Amino acid sequence: MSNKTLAIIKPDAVKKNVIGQIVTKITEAGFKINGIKQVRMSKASAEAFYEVHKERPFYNELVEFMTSGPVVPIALERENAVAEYRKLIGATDPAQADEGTIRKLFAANKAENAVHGSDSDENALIEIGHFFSKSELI
Ligand code: IDP
Ligand code: MG
Repeated sequence: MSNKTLAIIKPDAVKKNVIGQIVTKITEAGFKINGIKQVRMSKASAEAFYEVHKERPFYNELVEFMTSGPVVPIALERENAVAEYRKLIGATDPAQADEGTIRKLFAANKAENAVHGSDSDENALIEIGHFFSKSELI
């Protein structure tokens, strides 16, 4: 059975010109790309996307970071997609991330950490819907 997850290549990684390297790692790990685009998130879009973190001390910083440049949302499909993708990207803080993970390779710190990943099957569908209409997805 295949599941969905949403990846986002964040502004720091887009600016570092590593979109290609990250996409290659994702596809080599067996994920199918159902949709991919480059967008500039508005403040309202970023606030809504991270609504669950509204009460966290880093919320404003996070919204500012995510709107600081273009991002690349990617709708992904794979068996056990949420857990397998989180394994591929590593811990939130790159200092804690395993060797070879995307965050270990490309992230600078806990805030500017190169990529997003959904945390549940339910949220994956909501997050994919945040960026993609049905007709944009395979
Ligand atoms: P996750 O991206 O690994 O799921 P979350 O705890 O859901 O981590 O946090 C969402 C995002 O908020 C992180 O990816 C990171 O960009 C940012 N963030 C998390 N913790 C901190 C922090 O302590 N300071 C600044 N930014 C943070
Ligand atoms: Mg999270």
